[in-house]
Amino acid sequence: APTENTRDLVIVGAGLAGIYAMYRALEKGLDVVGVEAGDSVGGTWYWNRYPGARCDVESVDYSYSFDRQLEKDWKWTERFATQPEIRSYLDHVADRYDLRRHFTFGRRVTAAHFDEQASTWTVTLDDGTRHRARFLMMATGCLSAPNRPDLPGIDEYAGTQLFTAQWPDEPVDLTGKRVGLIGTGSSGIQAAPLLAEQAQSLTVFQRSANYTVPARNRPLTEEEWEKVQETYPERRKASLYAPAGSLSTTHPRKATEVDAAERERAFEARWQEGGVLFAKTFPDQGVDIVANDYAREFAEAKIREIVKDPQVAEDLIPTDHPIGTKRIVTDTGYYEMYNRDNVELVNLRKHPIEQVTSWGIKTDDASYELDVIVFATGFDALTGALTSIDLRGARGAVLADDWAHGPETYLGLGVAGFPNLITLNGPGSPSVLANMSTHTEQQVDWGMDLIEFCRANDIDQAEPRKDAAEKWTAHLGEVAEGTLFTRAASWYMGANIEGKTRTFMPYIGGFGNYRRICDEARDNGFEGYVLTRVSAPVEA
Ligand code: NA7
Repeated sequence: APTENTRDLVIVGAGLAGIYAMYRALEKGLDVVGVEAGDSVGGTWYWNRYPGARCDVESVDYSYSFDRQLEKDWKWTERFATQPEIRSYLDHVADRYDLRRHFTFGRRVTAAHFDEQASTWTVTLDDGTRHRARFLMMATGCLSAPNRPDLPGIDEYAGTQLFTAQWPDEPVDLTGKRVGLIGTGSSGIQAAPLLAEQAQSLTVFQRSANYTVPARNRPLTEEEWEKVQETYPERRKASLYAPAGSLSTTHPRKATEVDAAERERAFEARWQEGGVLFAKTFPDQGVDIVANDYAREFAEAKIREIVKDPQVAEDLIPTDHPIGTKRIVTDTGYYEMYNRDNVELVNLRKHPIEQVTSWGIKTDDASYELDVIVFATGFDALTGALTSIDLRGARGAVLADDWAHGPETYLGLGVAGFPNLITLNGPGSPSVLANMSTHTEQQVDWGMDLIEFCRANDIDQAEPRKDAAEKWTAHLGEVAEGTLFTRAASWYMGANIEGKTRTFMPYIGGFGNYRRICDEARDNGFEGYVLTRVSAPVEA
């Protein structure tokens, strides 16, 4: 039986998920403690402070729905919120519900070991502090372990290195600086136009071109705000089972069923509307290569139209994936930026980086003198934050070893061999394909239901069955095979990290379907789990 100093729960992370998990845990009266590596709350929105960082889900949807009064009191100023505004919002939520004092900030969890006899987790922090608890909730984020490429000679570089995922808190003055940018995913594409405005010159080192559509961000008018307020409850309700966790519509017919003029009209309307939903203009774009090609050709024509130098335009056109099968980027003035005199594009596919020197970067055909190198090189997505912790479960299970050939979870929420562990927004869930705030609330609520169920039924250990986890993981692959997503060497596939096994890690069957599956498992007494009383097993 647990000793006196054993808590009910440890929450790791104080981002969107950790904040809400803490709120719910306290509401349920749990004895809980949280640990956060950053010096404050915010997670993704705490670390990614680079110029131009902005959410690609509309602000009124990318926010908590658990408290109607919070929705009324917090007024979003723009269609898509900036990183500073989301960070202020999360600060506000932490203060409003007095959550901060339950977290230890500035400390990283280095290890978490499960004690089978005592049915408890021992969680070790980087200062040696230990917490013991019955349950462990990992709210460690899906894009939180930054990828720092090991470029030859990087240690020789004498200029400034900046990472979008760990941007300094104080403003960085790039006036008069020759800046190099490596990476053209969301982070690089959002940052580039602002870097170009400030710097003396910007050289973009592009390995793979990505598709990006205009965000068309704008201030929210008073009228829009009032309308949102009137419809908020229905809007939230509809989001609960929506395919991507927030409202979206597609053309009623397939791209392959309408004529060229209708396709053009539909794509143009979405392009003008702005935002990620361009990737869902027609319902068949993600599954039928013919439909996808229509969208791709439309976007490519836009690139050729905007970018004046034809060679630069050609270099900006992706060659390696159907449109939308890597997360489509939304930008403000990215392609237009290439018409500036102080911006240069280097196509690394044609001319790879040979060496970083004390003064800059050498490709196989040219030298670039740089005062600053900005790395926007992505993350060890979905698994990195978990596998970097020494996580040990029952019967000698080590998470990093068990996941060496790809992550295996049950519903993305539990792992066989790891009793009383709840993973939030991780592999096996639709997190990165859905509105993260709706998704977060679903995940936390489900996890809390599991904890409550165990407490109510005197269950000491709740562990997914190995066969249930295998079946779920196989299902992820089967669903993905029915789409075009497996054709892209994306971070969804683990393809951006050298040596990482390629498997399609998220669930791509839609958030609404996912929620139904999770609801059903829960309503059937946490089907798929082995529920154990240390004294006697319980029927599952
Ligand atoms: P991404 O989308 O993973 O982008 C990382 C970029 O960095 C991508 O263009 C990579 O090229 C590039 N990269 C990575 N390593 C290297 C090396 N060694 N050399 C050159 N270029 C490199 O990360 P983001 O932070 O932009 O966005 C992550 C998600 O956050 C995004 O999808 C949204 O959901 C929010 P590659 O494509 O691998 O050739």
